[in-house]
Amino acid sequence: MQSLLQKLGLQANNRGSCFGSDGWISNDDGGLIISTNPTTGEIIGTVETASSKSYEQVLSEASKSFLEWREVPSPQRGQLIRDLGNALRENLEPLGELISLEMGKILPEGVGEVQEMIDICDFAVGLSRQLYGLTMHSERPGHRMYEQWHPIGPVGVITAFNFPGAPWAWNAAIAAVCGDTIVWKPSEITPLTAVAIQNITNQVMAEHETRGIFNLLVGNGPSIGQTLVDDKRIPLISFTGSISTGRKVSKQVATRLGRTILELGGNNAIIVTQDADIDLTVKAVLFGSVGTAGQRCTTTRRLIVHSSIVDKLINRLIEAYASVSIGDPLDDNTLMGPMVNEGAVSNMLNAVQRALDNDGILLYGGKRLPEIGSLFVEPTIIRMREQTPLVCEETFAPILYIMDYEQLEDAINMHNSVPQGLSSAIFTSNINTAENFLSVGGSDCGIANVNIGTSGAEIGGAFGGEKDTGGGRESGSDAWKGYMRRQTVTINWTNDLPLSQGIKFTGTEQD
Ligand code: UN1
Repeated sequence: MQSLLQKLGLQANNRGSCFGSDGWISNDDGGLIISTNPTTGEIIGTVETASSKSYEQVLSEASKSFLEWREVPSPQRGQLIRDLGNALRENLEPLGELISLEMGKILPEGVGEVQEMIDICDFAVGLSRQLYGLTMHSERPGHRMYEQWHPIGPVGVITAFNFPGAPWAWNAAIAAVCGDTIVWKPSEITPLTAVAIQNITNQVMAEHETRGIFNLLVGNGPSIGQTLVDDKRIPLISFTGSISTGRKVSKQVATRLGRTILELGGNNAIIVTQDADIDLTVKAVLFGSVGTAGQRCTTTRRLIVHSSIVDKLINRLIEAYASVSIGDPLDDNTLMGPMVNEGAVSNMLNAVQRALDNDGILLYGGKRLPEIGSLFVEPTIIRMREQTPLVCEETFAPILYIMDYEQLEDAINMHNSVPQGLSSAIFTSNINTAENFLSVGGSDCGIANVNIGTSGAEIGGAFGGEKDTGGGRESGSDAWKGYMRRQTVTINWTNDLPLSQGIKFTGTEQD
């Protein structure tokens, strides 16, 4: 473990606020966060939390750097992100391993997360030459109209424990080519990953003789997160986390008329029709519901299955679940690691109990696995007669609820009858059914897949969801527009002043 930490420039005790290679700030009145390995309960290292003084220092650097960075032509800004992508490539394995160690996802998923960071850097480099604005035909002769996009300012990025790197990268790589600087408040559960990433950005910023573009503030949500959310110097807060916290963040930022990009919870379902390929379905459900120990916001939490195949699918799933090896996420054979902490485990067990108290039938799992470690649980399948209020909640755990349906219309209704709207999928070999699911009356989610599970989205599309998921979009497509301000420009190149809408506004002396 020591050599891994060393490779990533980490020590036993790390500073947690920074704005560049020489900008690690020593803690004075801040506290200490202890990072523990959820697999063993051992301490990996500690990180000093930002104090109010270091907060001010970081914010002032980020604001000052913004004024310079916004003047750099965006293709040149892209060069910094190209080098960040390359630095991440060099650190693919160790950073992936650290994510695994600190968060508990299996190594291929930890490495996959770093790959997702690299992918978004590649995307952002191309984007740096494509921050296009439209031109419009003016209704007035001799006038030209167009829109242009300007950087918006320092952007606050608050991320969650389950993806300690990728959502930062979706925001940071895009915001940086857009000309913004970034102030990152990572989850207090995964501070070492954040410090390691900051070390990588520090190296890249130093090579480009710049600082204050990528900035870090490790601290608790109620102190540092809260201060950031209320800070008028931050025109945009991009928040990933729970619906309840997202609601508060949204309200507070709205009060100061700032902008938010919210990526909140999901309660993602797969509809399985009578003509679905069962082998394909089983593989997708297994990855979607057991992957990352059910702790992705895109995790498959509900299965809505045609009644004619529900028993067959259940048997196949029980077989697949029984073959899942659970244990140390860094072991080659492991498919499922630990839950993140005791709170997550007790939330899961409470939900299982509530489901069983409400007519649910336990088909698989439902218990702790103390012989492996205190945070290990069995992935769980529960058959529900109907979609109860509990099923409509997001429990951030590997619980899969199975319901059945007769008519596709009922399946889609059930699918959409939850407060969240992140990801969705249908398994079918019938094109009409697939198109029905994708039509305006079909899935109401931000992501809709056919014959692919709910999790594991690529970076090229816009990522996010509707309803209680918060409506934000990050990552690919035109999500970059969220990180810039749009300016509509009209130029008159004549000596006349015709008014729009044909208005005549002339004084009496000219009549
Ligand atoms: C998250 O769980 O917050 O689509 C992000 C996925 C990943 C990202 C998940 N690309 O599952």
